Amino acid sequence: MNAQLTLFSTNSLPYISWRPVPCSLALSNIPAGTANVNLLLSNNGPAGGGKVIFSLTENGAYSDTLQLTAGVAPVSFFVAGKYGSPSSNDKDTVILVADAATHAVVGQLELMIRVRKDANKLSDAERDRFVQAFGILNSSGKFQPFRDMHVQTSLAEAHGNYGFLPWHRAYLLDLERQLQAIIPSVTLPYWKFDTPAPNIFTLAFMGISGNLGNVQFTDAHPFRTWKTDTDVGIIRTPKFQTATEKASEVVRNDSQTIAISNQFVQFTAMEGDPHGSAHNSFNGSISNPATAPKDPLFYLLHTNVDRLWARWQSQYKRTDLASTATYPFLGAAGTPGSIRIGHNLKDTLWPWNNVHTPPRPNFPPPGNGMPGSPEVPAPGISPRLADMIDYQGKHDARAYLGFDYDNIPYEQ
Ligand SMILES: [Cu+2]
Repeated sequence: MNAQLTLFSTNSLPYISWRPVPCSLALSNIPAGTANVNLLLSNNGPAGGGKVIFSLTENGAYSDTLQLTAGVAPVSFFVAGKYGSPSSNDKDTVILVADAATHAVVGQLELMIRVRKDANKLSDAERDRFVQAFGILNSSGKFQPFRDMHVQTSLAEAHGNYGFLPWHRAYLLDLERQLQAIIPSVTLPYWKFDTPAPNIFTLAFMGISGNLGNVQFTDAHPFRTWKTDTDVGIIRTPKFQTATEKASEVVRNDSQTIAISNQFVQFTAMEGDPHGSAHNSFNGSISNPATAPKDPLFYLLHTNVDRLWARWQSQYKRTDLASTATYPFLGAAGTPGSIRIGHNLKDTLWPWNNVHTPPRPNFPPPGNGMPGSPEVPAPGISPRLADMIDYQGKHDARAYLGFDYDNIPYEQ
């Protein structure tokens, strides 16, 4: 007797996060005369690996094991990463299927609970995979569009306005998917800038600044030859002791940021502090919005900004697309009560929409739209701002963007 487990519609190694996803199980080679078989599903991965939880229904109670009765017809149930037990490596999470009566193993599925993690707490292997994928992306020329879309002439699409957080969520998702196309187990790590980060500002990771601001790396580090325009190298001088101090200009810590307000309009004050303050805790390209993406540290900083928004959304349940507490401009540009195009819920986001007629930036949009994901259908090649809100798919499973944070659970 054999059990075949299928997550999503693909046969490739599955990646999941905290959000439950459907799984189906089909039995084959059932002994003659047997109608139904009682099965027990459990975790059987290596010590320290990721873990899953199961439920027969999406919104039911989840537990570490699942009893299931299966026959020749496939049965469906739900699987989610167990909060607090993410993976560190491919295939370090194993679902075991056993015959409940005989305990004979009839099938298994290897997967990864892939979530965005605190960069300061990554294993050496996680850190090295991230910098390697990022280095390959840059040297292949595919990072250049990220540099080109975040320049002076496009700032109004993404800054100083309500769409700041959603636009940057799309920007990060695009980058993360391109990194995952190189090394699928990679996620974007975040720099929690309200605490010291002795393991981020190292020669092996984001580098140590020399006397002239030139960031130094280990000999084999992919960022040694980092280049996003004609300048080779990264210029960055921290105004604080990176190993022992938080980012010097950051005033609001994590909980103070969440406590700004339970309304999105007021919460956008976080674009100034802590977001702008984190940028301004350095001299160098990262302190100027038009040049900040020249420094790969930008993406760790912005992943933390996105995490703060996600934590805020979780705290106040702000994923309902019909509520102005979630996002204040619910319509499309040009309709009553709307603001500049690109900052309303129903507007498409530049440059993924491939539009370059004013008031959109008056130059050809870089890139080729939003890359797809082998795991989830959202958000499509030309996302709307609305597609960036419900990233866990709480209101609509099809909205799930395929990422999660290590310290933000999925809660209905
Ligand atoms: Cu920006």
